[in-house]
Amino acid sequence: MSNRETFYITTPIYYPNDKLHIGHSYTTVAADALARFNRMKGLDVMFITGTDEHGQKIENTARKNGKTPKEYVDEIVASILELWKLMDISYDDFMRTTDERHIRVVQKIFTKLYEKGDIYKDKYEGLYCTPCESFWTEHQLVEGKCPDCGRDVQPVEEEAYFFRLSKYQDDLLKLMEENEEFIEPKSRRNEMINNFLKPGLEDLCVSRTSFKWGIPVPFDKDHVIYVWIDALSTYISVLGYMTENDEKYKKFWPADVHLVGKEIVRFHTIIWPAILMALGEPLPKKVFGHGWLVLEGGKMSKSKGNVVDPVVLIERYGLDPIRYFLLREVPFGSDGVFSNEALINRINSDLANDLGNLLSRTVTMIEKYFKGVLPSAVAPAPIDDDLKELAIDTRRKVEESMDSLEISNALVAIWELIGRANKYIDETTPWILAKDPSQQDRLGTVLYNLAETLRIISVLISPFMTKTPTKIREQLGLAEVDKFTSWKSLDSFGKVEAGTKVKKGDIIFPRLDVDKELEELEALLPTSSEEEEDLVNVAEISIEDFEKIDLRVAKVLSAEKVKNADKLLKLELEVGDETRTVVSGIAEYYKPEDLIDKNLVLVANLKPVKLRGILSQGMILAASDDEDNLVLVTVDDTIKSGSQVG
Ligand code: ME8
Repeated sequence: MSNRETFYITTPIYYPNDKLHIGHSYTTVAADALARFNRMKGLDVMFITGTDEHGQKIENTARKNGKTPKEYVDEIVASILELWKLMDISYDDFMRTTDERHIRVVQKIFTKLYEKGDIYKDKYEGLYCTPCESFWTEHQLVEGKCPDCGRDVQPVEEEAYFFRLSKYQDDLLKLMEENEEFIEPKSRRNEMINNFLKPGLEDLCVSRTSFKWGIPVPFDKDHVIYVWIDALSTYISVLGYMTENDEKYKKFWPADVHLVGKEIVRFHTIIWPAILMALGEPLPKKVFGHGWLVLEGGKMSKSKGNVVDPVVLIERYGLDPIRYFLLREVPFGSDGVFSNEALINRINSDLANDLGNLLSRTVTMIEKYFKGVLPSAVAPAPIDDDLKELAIDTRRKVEESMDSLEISNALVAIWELIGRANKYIDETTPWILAKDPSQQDRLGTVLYNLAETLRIISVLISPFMTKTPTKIREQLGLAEVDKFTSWKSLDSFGKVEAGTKVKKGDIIFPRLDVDKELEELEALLPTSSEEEEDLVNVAEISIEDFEKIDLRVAKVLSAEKVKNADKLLKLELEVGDETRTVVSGIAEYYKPEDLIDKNLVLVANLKPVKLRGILSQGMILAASDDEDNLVLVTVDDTIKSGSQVG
């Protein structure tokens, strides 16, 4: 990506049917980090986001809330704008699909495709999933349900306009097969080719008459335009496509990357390129389908009542720890798990211990040994080279990771440098040098190197964290000027100036008391998606799904309380020839000694998770009621451990 002058990045535009949760913030913070990084590298960046305000779902939600759709979305959009402000999202433009400037362009696009013959009128008979706003044919359903969300679909029959998606099937296949970079990560590309393109594309129904809350088809006012055509067009309407004012379109299109969640890759890599092909416009260079931030029991969703509110977290911990956590915890393309424990651990280990300590140790020593004035580096030693080289080389690693959208790896590289600098303190032992008058120059050099490394770190973290870089430089006594803050300033080691007066300030990341935080957070936020699920919302599963669950009889060999966790017991279980460790939240109901030799039922193939540092390999079954009773499911001891249940 190094030879370009512009960088155009988009997030999806969000449905304003409810307040956004931490999962939505992930997409936007990730795009923001990429936008900031590319700006720092000197590219002319266009970063857009917005809201996807039309469609039946919004119309229904508004009605339920006793509002008109516009009144309803206006309120939610205001909360979204506030959230992005709180999260320091540096978007260059924000497009609402209800904006006049967008509506006009969508109508022009629709008309152009109609005039070209790529949109035609016909009768629609099929199945519709209201929550996904998607039409399906019988053979696309999975066990009779929507293949995207698994919910019921309704039969519909009406006159509608269709987009000739099938016409672009071969071109789309060619695009995906020849251009390996078009969809990333690669696994998503294979999914698109094998699950959608190879079985064959059908023409897409692109208008509705059964509801009104949408952009009218300009030449047939009974119809509104299908919400995905409306939504996807944002990426070009925001640049002034098909208007007199289309300089931005000429400058920034095609997009360098559409950053989208994995469930909407299909819309972005099949429907969107086909529309662009039909319009005769260039295709985006890349669609990146990132993973989700999930709770330990599954995806966050409002209907399960288990969404994590980013505002609560930011008010409690500040913005940067939350931005850092989101970007660090979701690895390249895969899902990341949100848990209160994971968040607190990241804050304590990576931020308080590693980065916070490095700064406070360095500034404290400069104050203590040099009256707060940064000494010069007049006595280098070979041991310094490793740190200096890494400080310079980390920029390259960050650039490589960011250019390939491996955001969490970029942070891993920066934290390697932070770790190296902390190790350098232990290796050079400044407190011993301080006792020896002949070592004053050497001591000064060590502290100079640490201060400069911290300056470099402050620049390297700037795309990811928006408040901490300045806080670090304030303590180092550095002004906010290019020679200290720019990406270019990473080109050599030694930019901080001897004689600068450092200023020890507040601890930048105070250490958290894990137990206290966990207790308080548990009251504020859900920690698992299982908690609030009620029976009515539990989806039916097939026998094949059930057979995937490996239930086994497990005999308790030993049980003990988990230190500092009132609710947890650690169990050692005999499962046939195997011994398993399982951490279970049953301490309030069972004494450890009463469990010995009980035959329990274990979900043996549950993905292991770490709970309070202990790897829990499965889950034991228990029944509970809403009067707070809990009883473990047990099996007669005539059945051997390891036997299958089911
Ligand atoms: O899909 N973790 O809007 P949306 C990570 N309007 N990402 C998540 C997430 C989670 N737990 N939950 C949601 C739409 N997202 C359409 C887009 S674009 C032309 C139209 C991500 O509000 C999700 O994957 O349902 C998607 O990328 C984005 O939030 C918007 O979701």
